[in-house]
Amino acid sequence: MTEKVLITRPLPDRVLEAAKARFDVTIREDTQPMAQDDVVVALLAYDGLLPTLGDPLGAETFAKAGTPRCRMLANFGVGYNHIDVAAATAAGITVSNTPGAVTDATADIALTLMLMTARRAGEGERMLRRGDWNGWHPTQMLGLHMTGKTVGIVGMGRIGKAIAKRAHSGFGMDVVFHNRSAVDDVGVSAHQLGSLEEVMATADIVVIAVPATPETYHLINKKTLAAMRPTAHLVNIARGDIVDEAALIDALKSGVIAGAGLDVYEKEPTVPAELLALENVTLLPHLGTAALEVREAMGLMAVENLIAFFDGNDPPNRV
Ligand code: 8YV
Repeated sequence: MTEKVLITRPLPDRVLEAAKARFDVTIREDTQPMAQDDVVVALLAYDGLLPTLGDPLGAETFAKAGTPRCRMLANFGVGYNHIDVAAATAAGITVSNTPGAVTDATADIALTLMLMTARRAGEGERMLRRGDWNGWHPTQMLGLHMTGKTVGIVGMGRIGKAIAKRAHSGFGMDVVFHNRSAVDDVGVSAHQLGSLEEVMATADIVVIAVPATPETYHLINKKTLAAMRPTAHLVNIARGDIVDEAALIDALKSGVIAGAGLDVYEKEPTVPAELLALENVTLLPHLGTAALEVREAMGLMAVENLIAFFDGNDPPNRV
């Protein structure tokens, strides 16, 4: 049987071809997240969905859908905080994601932001484009020398380990980290510290690499930011609501920390005007995995999960 599958955003051609080779595929051409009512209709009309960031798949959506036709949600992306997995499961729907495919690209963006915020690259570029650069001088735009410093990684999963490897092997950084459970092998020399506050206090650059869950909501807040050094920087490549954005703005304004590099925001695509106005923050538009081959790998992995499921096998990346 050829199952009906809805792909909720335009994806690279290779991915669409792979999906069409096996399923009766509908592609939603809109690049924005779906409206909840449209998701409800889709859950009733399709056997499988390939959704992504921001598509509203919370408990309320499943409640509205009642008994859905949909049996499989193959999320495009490793983060699935827009999906209530318990509610999906209760509705008889299996959920998968795309770990592995996103790891290196997301770690690369972490390193990009670490360097950009430490070395004031965004600020310097803005100054130059404004025509305000009066020429080099020895004490101009001095930043934090990243080589040999300490990185504090919050969340030592696949992405955390890839960041540790780059920071340690590429920049000679000491690695300290916080993780819920004990991690024996990071792959490079690294020290798991007793508490999040200890990591925040020890690191020159703190990088957030935990998934967004109810437990990690506002994990980085006024109190944890206060533990950081005034010379330290915060980088978030995970999900916006892990950081209390208002507390971060206060910390950046009042000198509690020196700078920040963000790829994600609490209410994407809204970025608070106060953040936009600050020089000591680098702001990227959720570029974590934005490279064609990475988006292809993510999409092909999602399609592989759909195929496994509808062939009667366990999807390799069930969550
Ligand atoms: C994705 C990400 O591109 O994989 C993830 O969870 O954060 C991104 O880099 C996007 O969020 C789709 O999930």
